[in-house]
Amino acid sequence: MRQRATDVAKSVLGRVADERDKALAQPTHSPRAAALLGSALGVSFLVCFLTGLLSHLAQQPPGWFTLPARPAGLYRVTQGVHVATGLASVPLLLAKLWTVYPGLFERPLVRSFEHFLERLSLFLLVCGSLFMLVTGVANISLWYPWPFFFPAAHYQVAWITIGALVVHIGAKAATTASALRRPKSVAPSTPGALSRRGLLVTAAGAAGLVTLATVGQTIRPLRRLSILAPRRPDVGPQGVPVNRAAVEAGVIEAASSDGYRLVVSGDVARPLSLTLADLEARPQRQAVLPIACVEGWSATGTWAGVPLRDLVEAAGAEVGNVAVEIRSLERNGIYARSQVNEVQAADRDTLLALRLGGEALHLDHGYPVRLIGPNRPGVMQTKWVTEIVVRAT
Ligand SMILES: Nc1nc2c(c(=O)[nH]1)N[C@H]1C(S)=C(S)[C@@H](COP(=O)(O)O)O[C@H]1N2
Ligand SMILES: [Mo]
Repeated sequence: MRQRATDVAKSVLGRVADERDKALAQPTHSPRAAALLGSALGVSFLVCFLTGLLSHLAQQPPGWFTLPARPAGLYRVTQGVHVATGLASVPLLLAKLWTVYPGLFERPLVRSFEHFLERLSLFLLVCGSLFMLVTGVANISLWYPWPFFFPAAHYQVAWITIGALVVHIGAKAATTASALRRPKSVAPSTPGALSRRGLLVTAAGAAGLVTLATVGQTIRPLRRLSILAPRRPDVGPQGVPVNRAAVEAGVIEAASSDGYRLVVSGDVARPLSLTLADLEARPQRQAVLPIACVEGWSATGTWAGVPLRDLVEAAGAEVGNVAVEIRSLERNGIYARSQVNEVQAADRDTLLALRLGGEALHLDHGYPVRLIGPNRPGVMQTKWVTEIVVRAT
């Protein structure tokens, strides 16, 4: 009985090994296909990582980092590129995994300590990459089927993934270089099977199509092609999309009330408490600025309102030496507050906006007053602002 079981196991393992060897002989599983797809993925992952890092720094700035106010559209570009490279990586990663999967059945599992480290980093790289792409795509679809906080998890796993990628690139540098150098044709593919070129063209084509079908969420002229993007940049009240409507934020009553005040407090000589009419009576400034959501969509608006710096000065604080916390009428949302650093607080275009496109703000865009400033992530463009807390720096 035991003998029979062993025989069966041996024959199954033998069959797996045969299939693996056959698969590895196919050009679609060749080192060259893996090297080409790997190089494309390496570039897209690196760009995605760096732009993601910038987004994290903007939202959770450590002491040494000051988010600049200019160029005003910088975050729109970097975050658009972040989401676009992430999305294009999906078909590339699937193709790459398909190319290398026979190698995952390599035996023995572990040959040496170095080999063990290489396998471990590969395991982390595969799991990390899948985690990053799946959570990223779910996030831009506003779908959170998990118990953890997306930005924190997405950020931490990014470091694990990029660390594993660096180890992987180190381990595969020689193989990749020689695979890229070798004359193009190796074994001919089985008739009827997918050729290497077929595989690469399919992967590149899929990446291109995914990009074309989604970048319209941030590149306006392409908006009609944006059939896979969750947002179009021109659909919403006043021609601008909405993230979190007034109803969801539970602010309708407070925002529409005559009792509304904008308070300027903190390290100031003269705290202010202003009605909407007070704000309307002050000198207004107009600025054309994008809302650039971390989810990758963005839309330009023509905003008008009172520069934040004018209110800081009116309260008797010194612009350039103060940072500011903006507080919303919204009670509990994670974006009910945002920070404005010294540089952004000093910029003339950082506005407490009262108007969008020449009309009073729609309730869903933050009526009566919202913050809008140059080069800020959308999550920091706080709506329904009711308090400005000034802090000397
Ligand atoms: N108070 C408050 N402000 C907020 C948010 C929020 O949830 N609450 N969402 C932010 C996000 S994520 C974005 S992208 C922008 C969107 O602004 P819009 O809805 O006017 O387009 O508002 C920001 N301001
Ligand atoms: Mo956002």
